[in-house]
Amino acid sequence: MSNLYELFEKRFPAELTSDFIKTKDGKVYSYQDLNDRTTQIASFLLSRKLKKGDRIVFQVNKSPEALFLYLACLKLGVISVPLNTTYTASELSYFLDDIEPALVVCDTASPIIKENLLSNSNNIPLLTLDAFGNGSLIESLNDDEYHQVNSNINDDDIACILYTSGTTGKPKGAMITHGNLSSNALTLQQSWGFNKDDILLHALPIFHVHGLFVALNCALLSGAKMIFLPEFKADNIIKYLPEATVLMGVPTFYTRLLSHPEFNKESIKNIRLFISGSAPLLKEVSDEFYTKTGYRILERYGMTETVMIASNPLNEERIPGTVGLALPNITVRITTEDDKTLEAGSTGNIQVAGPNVFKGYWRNPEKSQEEFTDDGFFKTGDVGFLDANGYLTIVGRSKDLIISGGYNVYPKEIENIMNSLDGIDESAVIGVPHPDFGEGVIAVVVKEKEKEKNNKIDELKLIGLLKQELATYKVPKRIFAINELPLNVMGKVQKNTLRETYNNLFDT
Ligand code: MCA
Ligand code: AMP
Repeated sequence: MSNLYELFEKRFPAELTSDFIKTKDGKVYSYQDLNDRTTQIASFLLSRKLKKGDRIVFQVNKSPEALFLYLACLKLGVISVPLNTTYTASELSYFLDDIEPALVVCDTASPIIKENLLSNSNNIPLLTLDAFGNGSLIESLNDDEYHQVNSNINDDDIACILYTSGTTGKPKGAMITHGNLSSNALTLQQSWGFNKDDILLHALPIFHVHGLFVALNCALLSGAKMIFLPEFKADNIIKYLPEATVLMGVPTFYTRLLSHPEFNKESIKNIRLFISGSAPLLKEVSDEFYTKTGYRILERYGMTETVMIASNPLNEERIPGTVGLALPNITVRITTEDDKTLEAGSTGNIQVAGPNVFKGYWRNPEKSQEEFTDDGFFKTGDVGFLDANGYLTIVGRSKDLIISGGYNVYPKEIENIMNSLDGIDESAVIGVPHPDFGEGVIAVVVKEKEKEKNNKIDELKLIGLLKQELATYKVPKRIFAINELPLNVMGKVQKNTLRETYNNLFDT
């Protein structure tokens, strides 16, 4: 199978009038609507001369129409580049320069419009799409325009480019192919038993792997229905949960549900499966959820570059604290620093190979090569061990990364900005335990030239300045000034020491 959209199409329910999406406002879209709208958008894009390999950037709020735009791109072989809706102008400028889009679609409130980010570009066309599915993209569609779309797509063709940051703080575009997505979608649908009677409660953003691929692909491959909520708000989840058979989310979803007074057995009367991923699900949370509901949350593990790698089983034992077994056709191994495979029980670097592993980073062959071993395994940057039965436990990360509420925050990106601010000499950004987000981002700074005078800072002002540059989820929740950063003999900041100092900061 090559074109992912064709794979979906083959699996659409026999009755195209079956429901595909129900929104929070009660609007219902059938599979027929999906098919019509997607074909119409694909026809429009064709008429605008978009072709296989061109990139469309979209920074839009979650709506069924945004999904149809993405599906139209798949159909044509046009590469989707979805961007987080909270990115600021400086973050967006980098992506726009790097990706050279043939078209940009964004909300009218986006900095792309407000700060005129396309003014210096070579006349890149811009269309709008808002949270209600309205905008110039939709107004441009012609009701009679249904071109025959003949896309000639191979497994190796890029379907999507998703940006992930890195240790240098400079984001890299991960090129994810039709083959990566098709193989992973088929595996997940089967492994998790998705079927046409499922109703998936979808409250994740659609600019990341979790909401856009994992959740959507399972629904589309099984002809299932989705309750499509714009975001996770616990009250809304409680309202719609009784209709749902599956909930998929990051650990914060589950901790928030556990503390909701109306979350009880009645709320989950139709559920068959709770799935968690994107960040570690604490064993205590898993156990508390089990005690309260009788359901063991199924934890799985993935990455932008690899889509899903491992999962606890649907029917066999789910072991809390582990991310389960490597998915079919995917090899997970644990290695030493020089890529020698370790035996079960030994902790080391997690490496992965299989049809799920991405093609490389956009226009960055050196970085792509660095992240692969000589024998073709991808280095995840996660550290863990396999037990004798093949269950994988993640114990840490060799990469300097914080995961807050399921979003990745790369300290280097924030430190670079903080160090450039007036009055700041140096900074260290760390993650410490946070009851809601799992890890909370905080920063420790040393003031310029005033080290011996005092170490007071205007914390709120600094946070305000950072919010102008960075999406809010990356902005430190607290900033502390100290006289000097703890360094090791190599002159490297000892982040472990800082983490110990602030470990209980967010204790409730
Ligand atoms: C919002 N804020 C956050 C986060 N989200 N701060 C830190 N971490 C976050 N994740 C900020 C808001 O901007 C606001 O800032 C303040 O925190 C409070 O917001 P709140 O209303 O509580 O947040 P929310 O809107 O309820 O969002 C929390 C959330 C959301 C529901 C957990 O972050 C979310 O949907 N996360 C899912 C992310 C996801 O899909 N990850 C998958 C990546 P202020 O008050 O200053 O304005 S894909 C992936 O990782 C791999 C491949 C995988 O395995 O899946
Ligand atoms: P991203 O770069 O956004 O794709 O995030 C991928 C990273 O999320 C992985 O490398 C892991 O560090 C982390 N991750 C994803 N799922 C889990 C999980 N179930 N448990 C622990 N970490 C996870």
